[in-house]
Amino acid sequence: GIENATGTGKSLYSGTVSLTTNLSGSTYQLYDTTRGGHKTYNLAHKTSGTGSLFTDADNVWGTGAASSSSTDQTAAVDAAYGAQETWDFYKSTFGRSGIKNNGVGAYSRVHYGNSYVNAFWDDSCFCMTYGDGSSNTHPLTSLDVAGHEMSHGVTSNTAGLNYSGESGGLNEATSDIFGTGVEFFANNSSDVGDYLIGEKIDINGDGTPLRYMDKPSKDGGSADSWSSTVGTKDVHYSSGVANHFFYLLAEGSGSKTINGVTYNSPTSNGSTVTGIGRAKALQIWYKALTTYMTSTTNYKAARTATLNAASALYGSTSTEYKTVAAAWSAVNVS
Ligand code: ASN
Ligand code: ZN
Ligand code: CA
Repeated sequence: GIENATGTGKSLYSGTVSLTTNLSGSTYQLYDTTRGGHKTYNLAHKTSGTGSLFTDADNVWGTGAASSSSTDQTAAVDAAYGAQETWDFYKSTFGRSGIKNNGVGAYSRVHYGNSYVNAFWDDSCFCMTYGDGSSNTHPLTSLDVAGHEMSHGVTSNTAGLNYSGESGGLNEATSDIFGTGVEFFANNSSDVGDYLIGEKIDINGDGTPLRYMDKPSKDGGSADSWSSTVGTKDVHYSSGVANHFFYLLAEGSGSKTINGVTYNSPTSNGSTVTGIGRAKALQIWYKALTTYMTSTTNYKAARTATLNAASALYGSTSTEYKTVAAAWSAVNVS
């Protein structure tokens, strides 16, 4: 049957969280009927199929510790929490009801394969899948990663940015921008909002994040600014131009400390950019993505799309419009 319940999740990355679950008979299910029917499944180290729905007798899920056990609930807690917060972020920030804006939820699968160090969105299953990371004890289920993966579904169902060349970089950046938006939105004291991607999952084995939005080149591969060859890079590196644009638009250039993390964002043209705040920057990116970008949008066209969005939202003589122009110029997109 369907009976909403409030479970307690002991997550790996986000502390103890509240999860909306379903009570079916005397068994709780990791099934959220209040958010489009999102379900969390256990692949138990397989790499195909849907897996089995997580169930529990007392509605207290996970242990808060990493485990390679195929029955482990902790990775499922993080994935379910990520899907829940991402759903709420899109609803409350943009009035968007799920990935397709039709009220229908996706589903998530955890414990994919063995020591699989990645997570991914798949349009064909309309689902997100998470590997367990190295030694099966570093699942790629942190909040920003979950928000990143689910946002690939949103991009697929809106602009449809092709996943190669400059449009691919814009596709990747969109996932980093909204994944970061989710992290700030959740306001979780164990996983505070930042402009770093994957800072919790220790993918490099030395505690460093996967990506940096204030200065993308800190990862050793990403582009801080546009050049004519940026589209030949892997999409996770060409995304740097738009991630850097977004950071500058929201927070401005130079040094700034947010939630205890100090950023130092350069500009390619020596200019100073004063940020308009994350909330307005998110609205501009979302409107550009959902109204003005197409599958073939490149960096030059993204500049036009975000200027159109800023004009529609705040007016063509607004500070917001002028800052969009200045932030693109600061990453060498004119
Ligand atoms: N985790 C990666 C991503 O979402 C998977 C991929 O390369 N598409 O970008
Ligand atoms: Zn991605
Ligand atoms: Ca982050």
